[in-house]
Amino acid sequence: TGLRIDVVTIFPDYLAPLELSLAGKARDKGLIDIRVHDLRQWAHDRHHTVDDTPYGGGAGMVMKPEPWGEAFDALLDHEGDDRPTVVFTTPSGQPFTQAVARELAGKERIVFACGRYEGIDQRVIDEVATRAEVREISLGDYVLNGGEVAALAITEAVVRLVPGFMGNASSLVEESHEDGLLEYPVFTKPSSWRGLEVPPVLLSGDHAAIAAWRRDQAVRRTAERRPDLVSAPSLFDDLEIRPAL
Ligand code: 6GU
Repeated sequence: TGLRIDVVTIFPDYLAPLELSLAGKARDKGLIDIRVHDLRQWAHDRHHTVDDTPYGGGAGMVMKPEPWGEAFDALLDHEGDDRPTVVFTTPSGQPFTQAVARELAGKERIVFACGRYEGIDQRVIDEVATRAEVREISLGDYVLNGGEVAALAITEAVVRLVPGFMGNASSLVEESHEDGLLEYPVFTKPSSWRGLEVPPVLLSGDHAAIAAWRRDQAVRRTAERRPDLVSAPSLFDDLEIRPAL
């Protein structure tokens, strides 16, 4: 058991907090080991060049293959049973979801390759695929300057799913997106605040009524905010809530 994560980036300071706070809790327990690497250590010219102009022309710069090749040579010399997983963070990738986070949480070795500029020379992805499981993952349909924030977000979502990292496993299952529904609204004391009342059912002590109310709220909220989740086939197919909408 235990998860080893390496992140390769030209902005290691951006991800330094990962090595400290996030790793701190889990690292002490030996559950997770996170290391951040500067890609430029594998660029050997005077200016540690990592990019160049695109063949065929066009705007922007492309990340050169050689530094990436050396980075993977250094980081993929694994001692483990299963092949390491290499995650390329790119807006052209598969959308990141809780299901993808669950998959990644089951791995023992993940290397994040953070792309910058217009992307990484395609031959890097093709070559790594011969010695690792390659995933190209996007954080969502919007443009960031680079994959660093994506690697940070994915790591946080994955690490908290590693068994033993969080105290209470049942609190994970009840969360937003684990059951395909958004979360119901929550309330705490005082029961009356600035003329606004907590829904009386939550003060009733009737646990069945409370569960039914929460379920209804979650379904309404999901239908309103995320019609894409409601109409996704198979998710709601086994449930009897679709007619209620
Ligand atoms: Cl992974 N990278 C960049 N550069 N932009 C993104 C992204 C990734 N995901 C969404 N936008």
